[in-house]
Amino acid sequence: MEKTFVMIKPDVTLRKTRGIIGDIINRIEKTGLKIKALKMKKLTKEEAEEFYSPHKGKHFYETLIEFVTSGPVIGMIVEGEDAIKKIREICGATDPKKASEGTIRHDYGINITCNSIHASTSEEDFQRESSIFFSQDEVYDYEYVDEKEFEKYL
Ligand code: 3AN
Repeated sequence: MEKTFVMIKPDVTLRKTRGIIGDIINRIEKTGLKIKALKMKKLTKEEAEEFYSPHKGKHFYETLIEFVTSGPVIGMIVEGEDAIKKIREICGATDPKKASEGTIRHDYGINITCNSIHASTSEEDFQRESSIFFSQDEVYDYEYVDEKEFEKYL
């Protein structure tokens, strides 16, 4: 099963408009993929630099680091068939102005920096990004059960 790392960015967590975090998590759940880890965290500058290391030296790099450390973010590990592709599809294009209708970045993104969500582009990205957020014991392996399983907790 493929895993991907998803991060809800500070333009969502710091926004006065409520309900966006929940809607984004809901959209992720609706893909049918399984959330295996989830955490709110404020990245340090060093963590953000490691996270975005492939972009070091690009014209937007310093702005990106400043933005992503400006407030808490929410990291998730999501697993399932074609997880990387499925999540990137619901995110939409990097620039919210170019993102298709109905995608997260189209609906909530403000500009190309403040574009609401990050999702891994590759297995290599996933390894680097998820290791900044989670230790092995924070990633949960669990199976879905039939609803009747809960009747014993009366
Ligand atoms: P994506 O997040 O769609 O995979 P990347 O990996 O090319 O996009 O870029 C990582 C992040 O860097 C983007 N989410 C965006 O916030 C920022 N970024 C990318 N390209 C630009 C740009 N031309 N100007 C400003 N910020 C950018």
